[in-house]
Amino acid sequence: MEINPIPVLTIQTVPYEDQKPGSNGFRKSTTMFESKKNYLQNFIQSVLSSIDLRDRQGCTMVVGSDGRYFSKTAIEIIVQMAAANGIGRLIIGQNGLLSTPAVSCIIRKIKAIGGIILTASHNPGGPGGDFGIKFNVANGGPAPDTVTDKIFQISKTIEEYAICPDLRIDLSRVGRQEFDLENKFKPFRVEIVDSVDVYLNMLRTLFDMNAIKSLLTGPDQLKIRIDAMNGVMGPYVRRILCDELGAPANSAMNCVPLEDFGGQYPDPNLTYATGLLEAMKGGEHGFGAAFDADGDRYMILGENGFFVNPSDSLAVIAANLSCIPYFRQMGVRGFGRSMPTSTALDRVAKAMKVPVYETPTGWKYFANLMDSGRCSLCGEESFGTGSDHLREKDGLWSVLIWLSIMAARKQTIEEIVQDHWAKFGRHYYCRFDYEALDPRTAIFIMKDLEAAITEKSFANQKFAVGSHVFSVEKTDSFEYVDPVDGTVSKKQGLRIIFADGARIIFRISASGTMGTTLRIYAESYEKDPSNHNKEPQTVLGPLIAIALKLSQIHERTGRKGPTVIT
Ligand code: VG1
Ligand code: CO
Repeated sequence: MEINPIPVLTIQTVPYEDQKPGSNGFRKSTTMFESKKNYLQNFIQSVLSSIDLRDRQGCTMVVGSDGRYFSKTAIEIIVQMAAANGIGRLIIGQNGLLSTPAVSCIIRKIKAIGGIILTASHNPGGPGGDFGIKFNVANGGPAPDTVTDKIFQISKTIEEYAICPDLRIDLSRVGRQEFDLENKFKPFRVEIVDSVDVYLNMLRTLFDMNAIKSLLTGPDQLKIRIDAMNGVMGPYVRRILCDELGAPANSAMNCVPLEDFGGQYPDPNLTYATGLLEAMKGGEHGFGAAFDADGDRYMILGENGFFVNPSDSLAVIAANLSCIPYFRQMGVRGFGRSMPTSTALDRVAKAMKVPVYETPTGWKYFANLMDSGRCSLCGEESFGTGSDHLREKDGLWSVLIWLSIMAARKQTIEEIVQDHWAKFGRHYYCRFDYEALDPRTAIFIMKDLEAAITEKSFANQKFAVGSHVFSVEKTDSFEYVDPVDGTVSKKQGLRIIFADGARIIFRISASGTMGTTLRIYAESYEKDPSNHNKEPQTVLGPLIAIALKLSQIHERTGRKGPTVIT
């Protein structure tokens, strides 16, 4: 206990116009946070002010980070501001580390009012990289649009913030630290907790951990390779997969969280998780996985680097939920997928006779569906899957799901996926990202496209590419009405759906920090198993040609191709 009460100060500040949260959280280059006066303070005050004063007084919040550069500085400021704004208690991960799913889990477990996660997710970190702030609400999920809109509004008119600049905490020491503040009756309390404990305890209740352990340690031991990409997942991989589930220590790679992620993109896909891909190609390992910096995304690879497309991963998980004790107990109520995610999930849902909810991109749209008991499993094409065990996508949970399926079915990753395709047909899928475009050019491409595809005559268009003819069945600018609270989200991407179920989607990303990123998603369906082992980009070539022709994206941007293909 401090002897002298700590002063609470009110500091004048000037608002910024650009503090608008995106698909999940608020992201900018680290330089902006470091060089623009009160840039972090303004945003944090806007988050805290968005919580009704009565709810805020004495409440508990959770704070964590993916360990990227500037996180520790930011945590210190957040602690000082939380205290000055009447928050009663903060739960913080040791050394500031908590994965996004772990924060969601702790918020729910201790009934906190919400949480702050310092991460720009899969965006690179370090002084030249990005920094970001996710804000989650009491159900453990990302703040919905109503809340992020409010935060943005406050940030545009903010005049002052409250802070206790003399308050110092020790992030490395697990335990309770208490502080007496000036003008406050109750002491302000900070609890530093182990980053993994609460999350691991939750996993133990969802899975048959012994079955996974036997798979990883039994006589026919499955050799796995797990890449934490130098992000927050290192401690989770070591504790959960190695210590708890028995995988040998050399199964885990890049498990020390680094402030700049070792200079790599902490993005689990075939472009950036090349270390894992190379290791898997060696043929020694039967299962590989990588995570993004904050641990909500994952990529699964099978023997020899067999790639599991994230939309397929979601569909395969959906079809095999009965392998998991949690779903055997809870039953399966419905599925959710973001609009661009392939419709492979829909075929499984049809067979299981459960509804599918098609939402805009971003996990926040799933929370209402889960809270109201409509939805058990959700996923996105961007390497994210999760269930109603919490309110975030959950990378390590997805890995344990896959290991459970392997244990139950006694098959390899490739066999599981091939069997799935044989039963349901294969949805070929790929995404083209055109990053850092001039924002005006990108907006005009989308405007012109929208005008073209929503014109009446477009509805009867046929596109002949080689021997294949694609007939347009439906086009629209995707709009979502939340079935629980009726909130309408407009302009969530342009869709062209063809008569054979193939789709082309155009969408502007809302998670980047440089210029504008335009994404093109292409999907086509193939029922015949003899055609299930082709290169996705070859199969999707005709659809991509149509997308490029319609958008004129290369001509209008001067680009010769996408920045990243997944
Ligand atoms: C991207 C993904 C989206 C995901 C979001 C946040 O958004 O496409 O599916 O929910 O990132 O993921 P956008 O607007 O750039 O397409 V994370 O792991 O960064 O929280
Ligand atoms: Co992430």
